[in-house]
Amino acid sequence: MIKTSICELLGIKYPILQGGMAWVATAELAAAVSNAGGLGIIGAGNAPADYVQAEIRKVKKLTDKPFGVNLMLLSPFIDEVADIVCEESVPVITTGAGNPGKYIARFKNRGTKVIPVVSAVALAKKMEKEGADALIAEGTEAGGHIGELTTMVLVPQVIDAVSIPVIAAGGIADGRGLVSALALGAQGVQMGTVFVCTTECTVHDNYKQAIIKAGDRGTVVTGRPTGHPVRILKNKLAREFDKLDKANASPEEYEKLGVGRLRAAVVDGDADYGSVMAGQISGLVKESKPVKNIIEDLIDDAGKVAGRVRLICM
Ligand code: TUI
Repeated sequence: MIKTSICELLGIKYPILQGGMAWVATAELAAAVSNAGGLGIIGAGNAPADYVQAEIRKVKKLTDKPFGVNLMLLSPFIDEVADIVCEESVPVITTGAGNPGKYIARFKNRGTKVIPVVSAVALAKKMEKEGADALIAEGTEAGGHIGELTTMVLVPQVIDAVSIPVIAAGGIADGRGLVSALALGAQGVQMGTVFVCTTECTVHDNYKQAIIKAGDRGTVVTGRPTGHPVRILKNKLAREFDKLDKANASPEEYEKLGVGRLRAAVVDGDADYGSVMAGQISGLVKESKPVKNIIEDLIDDAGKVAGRVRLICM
């Protein structure tokens, strides 16, 4: 049994959160993760408030367990979405791609647990001061919008800087990853890429197959010069982004190339010119399985790994 303070804080069986991936983390995936004992999270991404509200209502029908919503702070609809998650009394809110400071008090007044994603120590300290219940420290191995530091160096530095629980994210997909995160002092893990390759995840099968086919060097970071670096699988779109880097292109040219590309990958299955966001751990993901199998195998494996570590350390 692997139980940590995060299980108590969030009312979940296992200290496993599913990343709130834009377009990818739908009510179906979130409910499957929550029903399997983790915390399923709906990704609000750039979606308008009525879409997010419909997803929240769907997840409430599919599970009676706690769930979360991830707010992508760069969304043009962020204020309306923040209103909706308050109205719907969502149990847990995670945030990404910015500083959620101005929303924290309002969420907490509704009894919602607030867990910002941070990629550096400075924001971690600020979030603790502003009332965050826990933090997700996400390393640059992760898919999508990323910071600079690796999980291995970020997590212990964030842990030493704050007193609230820290969840590790970026580069984790199995029992070894979970035990390693716990060894660094984390109280749990958040995983994204491995949950894309699940029966319950509604992304186009081409998206799942592209992750399954990817090797250890299968991802690349695009858009660095824009200040919003995004990790995607290497494909024709990634090569076009590389051309923009080499041509010192303007932010508008990056915007033009990127617009609608995540939807193209997720909905249309365009694995060539779509933005197939995925983490560096893609090389470890070899098949698509039901969420329940992933979580149970992972917990089982983590127990064995912890046993091995104990033997070595005696
Ligand atoms: O948010 C994510 N991952 C994402 S969001 C996303 S949608 C998007 N698409 C294109 C461009 C931008 C976003 C796809 N993947 N992960 C959590 C995360 N948050 N990673 C890094 C950060 C972060 C970065 C800077 C959090 C805070 C921050 O600080 C800003 C500040 O004001 O201090």
